[in-house]
Amino acid sequence: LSYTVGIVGATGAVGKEIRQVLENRNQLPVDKLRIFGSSRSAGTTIDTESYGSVTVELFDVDKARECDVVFLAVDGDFALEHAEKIAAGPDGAVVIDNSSAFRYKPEIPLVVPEINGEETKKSKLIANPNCTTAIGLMALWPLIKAFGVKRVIMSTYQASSGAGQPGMDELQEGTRAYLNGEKNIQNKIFAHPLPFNVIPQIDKFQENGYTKEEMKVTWESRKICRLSDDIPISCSAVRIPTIRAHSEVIVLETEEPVDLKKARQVLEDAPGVKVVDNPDKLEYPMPLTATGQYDVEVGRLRKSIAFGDNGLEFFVCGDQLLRGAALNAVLVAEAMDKNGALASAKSAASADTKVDA
Ligand code: 11C
Repeated sequence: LSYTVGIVGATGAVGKEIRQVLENRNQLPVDKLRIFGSSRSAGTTIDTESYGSVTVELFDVDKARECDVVFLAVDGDFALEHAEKIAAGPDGAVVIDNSSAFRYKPEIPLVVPEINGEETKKSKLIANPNCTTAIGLMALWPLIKAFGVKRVIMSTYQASSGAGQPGMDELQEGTRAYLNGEKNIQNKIFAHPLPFNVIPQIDKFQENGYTKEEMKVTWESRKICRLSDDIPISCSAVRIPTIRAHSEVIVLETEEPVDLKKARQVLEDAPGVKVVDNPDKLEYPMPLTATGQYDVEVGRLRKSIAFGDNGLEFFVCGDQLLRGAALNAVLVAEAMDKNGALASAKSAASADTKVDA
């Protein structure tokens, strides 16, 4: 069995990575790759190693529905308008949406395949989590399974790629301008100039004083890990002038007393995690080493002074465009291939987006 795979937004930073991850992993059997774009990119061609030269087609719901699976690497408004129409009915395609448009709808699975991949059987429309959440949970979830959770406190150091290619361009152009002695560094994408700066704001402020990015970590971690709303999960999200790997300090208060050796082993055994933790050799996770890697780096693992025997602190770095977006989305499709959801999606008789009840 092999599939017709569509990518909407394939010329953006995440869309490009989805295409490359599909090719590099070569786990999802792709019969044909179709790329959909706006009138600006339609008609241009993209050369791929595995799927030949692909001509970008002008996006159209009916054309997208001809695919078996469609990756949406577009904004939430676009997803809200089109995702359900692409997935609807027995002829619709499975849709894996990278935006936040459907993440908080109870009936739509929000999936990190290593944690709740089985939920992909429930719906033809799957939401991909926020990058900060996905990266952090790769390390948090195995520790939560081993020791339980009372609370989580996260502080992030997020790369410019979180704002897409325009964010990376603004950082690089601004850095060049700064080094050339320009006094007024332009900022259109970020709230302030990012070069040589840190900005303690990502997305809009909410009524409770947190930003939306920070609340996404709370809402999405609870949904993916099926944690009760009573578990406090608090995040402070900060933009820093790095290119494309997010970093996170995570403090976990556990239910059970923590055995540090066991915690390290749990992380060593966790899929998608690479333990980088040799302080004697100055080895720990860093954006430079995590960039371009599928695995999330975890290190600086120690018992937390704040929570004594029942607490761990650690540092995580993960490629924002890969683990935080494209890789997770492709792993969702691979999970749906393996569990049969992709094969059965087209023949599902239901008129809504559900594959089975
Ligand atoms: C950032 N985490 O670093 C954001 C980007 O919810 O998919 C991803 C936004 C999202 O700016």
